Amino acid sequence: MAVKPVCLPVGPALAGAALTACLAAAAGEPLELSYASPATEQQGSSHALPLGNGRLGCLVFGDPYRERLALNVDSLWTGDANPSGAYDTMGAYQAFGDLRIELEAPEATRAEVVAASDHKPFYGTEGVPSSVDGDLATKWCVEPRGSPVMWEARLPQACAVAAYTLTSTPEDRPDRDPKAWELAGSDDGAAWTPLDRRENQPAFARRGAARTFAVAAPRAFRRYRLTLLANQGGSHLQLAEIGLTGVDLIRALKAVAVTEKIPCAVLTSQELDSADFNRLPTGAPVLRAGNNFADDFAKVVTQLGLG
Ligand SMILES: [Ca+2]
Repeated sequence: MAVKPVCLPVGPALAGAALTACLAAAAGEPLELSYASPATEQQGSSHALPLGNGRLGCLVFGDPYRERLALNVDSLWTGDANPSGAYDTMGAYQAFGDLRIELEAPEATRAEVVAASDHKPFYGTEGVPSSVDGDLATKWCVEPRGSPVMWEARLPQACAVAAYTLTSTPEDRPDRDPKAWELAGSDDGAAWTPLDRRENQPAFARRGAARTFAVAAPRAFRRYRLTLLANQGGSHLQLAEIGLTGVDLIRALKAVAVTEKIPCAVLTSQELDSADFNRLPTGAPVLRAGNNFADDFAKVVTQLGLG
């Protein structure tokens, strides 16, 4: 189940339109954007919130406990002046880098899914989070190299799981499907109770298909580990999704009071008496680029209680 933003997803191309829509809807109210979940790594360019002053900018992903700020600055540019308009010979802005801020999330609200064995995906987008994002187009893909591949879900509270589901990738590589595996549960991550084991399983009958396997004797555990013991002969092992029945991992991974309310201001190069601002709510914070910026910024910080 996809988690939808409460307000409008704001991407670079949509920022103007979305901001206008939010402002119109919020006339008379404080300027705030509200979301039910942060932008994912894959959604960054279209869902993260763009902030900037014309020279220094960033994308804010909106997870208050694992925040990512993708920074850029206008002085980072490859290539030289080239007015040809030919994209293959022009320069381009370069990413400045990411600032990641890790804060401790409330224990009671957070789930975690990790690769419990030392298997790294070749591509960053094919890590274990792709196995629980509800998107069949993304996959968890690693090279077993002769050792068991472990997927582990750590839940905020113990939960009995009556079944689990494995979903194959749409990609036509059945040789990468799992062939043998075991599901186990644990309360402390040290002692594990076997819950289900499958041997000599065939490849999925079709691509993008889900297979559900029952757990004979469900018991409440805080941790579930799926150990993939063998695949269908390929050099890689991959799954599009892994699910535990009764556990909404997609939401639980983001089950924080995420991005509750984000104070926001209007950044503009225009003067305040411009007709473009007629629809702004009274008292809306405004940052004007240029000589006014420092004073406006200080005023907005005070106004929004950020100082
Ligand atoms: Ca996926």
